[in-house]
Amino acid sequence: MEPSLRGAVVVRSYLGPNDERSLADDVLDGLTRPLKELPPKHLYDARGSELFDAICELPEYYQTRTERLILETFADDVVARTGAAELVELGSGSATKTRVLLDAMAGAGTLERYVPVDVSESTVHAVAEMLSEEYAGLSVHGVVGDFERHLSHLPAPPGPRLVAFLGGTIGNFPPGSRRRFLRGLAKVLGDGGHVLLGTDLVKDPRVIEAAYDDGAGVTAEFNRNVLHVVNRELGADFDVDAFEHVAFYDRRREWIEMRLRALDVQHVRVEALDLDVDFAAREELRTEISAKFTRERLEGDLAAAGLALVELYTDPDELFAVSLARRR
Ligand code: SAH
Ligand code: AVI
Repeated sequence: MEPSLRGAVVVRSYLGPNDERSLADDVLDGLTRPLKELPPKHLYDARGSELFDAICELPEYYQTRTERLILETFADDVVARTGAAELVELGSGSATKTRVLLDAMAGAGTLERYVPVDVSESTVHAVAEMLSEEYAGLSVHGVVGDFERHLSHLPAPPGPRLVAFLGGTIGNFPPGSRRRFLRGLAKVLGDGGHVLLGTDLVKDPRVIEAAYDDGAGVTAEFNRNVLHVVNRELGADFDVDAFEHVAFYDRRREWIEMRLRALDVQHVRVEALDLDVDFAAREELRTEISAKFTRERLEGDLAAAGLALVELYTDPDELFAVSLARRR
């Protein structure tokens, strides 16, 4: 068992040579497909994480402020129902909404430990330092890792566990992987544990498309950042400015896609993989899907993972939802 001294801060990294290979594997696999694709986790290097934080402040990106409002309204109820002593947060990023939950736990006198989990090493370190300073006596156990592969490295819970997965990041999985991921998540809840899941809701496509194609062009920069990552990490020579940002809502699948469209024919060399990739003029590379949810979809996905909805919290305009669930 991990040391769990009151107020102790530790950060463990589970990223290694395998993970550098994971970018290489994803590029080799994704750029040689008929519809070129890269998984969204590679968007979040230090610059990508900063750009995402800027997105959260945009007027068009309603998700962050709405989820914060929901948490502010219902955090006490979540803590009363779960008695949570530990908050595990997957894809914690800069953890701006986390304080709302930690404050409610502290107010109820149950708060013992916070466990941020993120692939972005710099943010896990920064958040661990900052929150341990802000909350006297709080133990922080940071995990730098991939939430699809490293959940077995979570320390043993000191008491009832609440696993938060906020921001709508669950929507970045395609439907099948989403259910597989939730099954894995259900396993780490332990006895009496709960999950708190933030999801964006189905709504007018124009509202959704504006949120992913803001007037200031921040989302476009965030999207293009993945090409900078591949250039830097794998010695590729993408002409980044020769790709335009595309965001469109797929009404049948009820998800939005971000793509990068080559403005013209482009030949790309990926030195580390000894790979040559050709883009036709206007050919697109998919960089993210972001699924939007209905109550039915949520209940179906949770049930498929052996989870049952305890409460579905939403805002007055029903833009966003935060679901509390436990094992059946
Ligand atoms: N929870 C925050 C941040 C959401 S952005 C919020 O609600 O605002 C998504 C976060 O998930 C980023 O910090 C990114 O680095 C992280 N992330 C994406 N894919 C990941 C993966 N496979 N494993 C761990 N973290 C991941
Ligand atoms: C992190 N994730 C839930 C964001 C989303 O809305 O899908 C990432 C994002 N992509 C474009 N803007 C924000």
